[in-house]
Amino acid sequence: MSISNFTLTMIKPDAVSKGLTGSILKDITDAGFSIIALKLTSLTLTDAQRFYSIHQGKPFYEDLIQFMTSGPIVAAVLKKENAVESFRKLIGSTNPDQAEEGTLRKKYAESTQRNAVHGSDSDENATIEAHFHFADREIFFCL
Ligand code: DGI
Repeated sequence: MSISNFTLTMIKPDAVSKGLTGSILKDITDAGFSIIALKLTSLTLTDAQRFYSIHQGKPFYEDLIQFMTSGPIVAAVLKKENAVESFRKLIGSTNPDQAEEGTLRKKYAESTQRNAVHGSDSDENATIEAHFHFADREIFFCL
């Protein structure tokens, strides 16, 4: 099975509203990722329900949807060898209290819900999520 060389990230409303976008993007590029698509955007209720449909019915689902639609986000496609696994390592555990020192969530997250950064969890989802946010003409694999 081939491993994709890209992943999808969102800088979540907590981090964008605190002005952390620049610092987080710098940490991402310092870690060797190339930004091959980028936008400041937001999720409608329908968008968020679709993006997080796998979590429907879980106790945190409604709060997650409310939070993810509460303000602007930054969406980006990131390129690096073994991008999905490498980026999951960079962002750290879902719960920032359990995240390793130096990870993005350790540095920037407030809580399990307000955890600053999203990263795709599989190559299949990276493809789905990249096309959720970007048209083909907005993703520059040549970079
Ligand atoms: O891939 P992750 O973002 O690390 O985690 P996930 O795909 O399991 O869950 C998606 C998001 O849902 C996560 O970033 C924050 C939220 N979430 C997951 N588990 C919990 C949660 N929120 C709360 N409040 N409590 C949870 O147990």
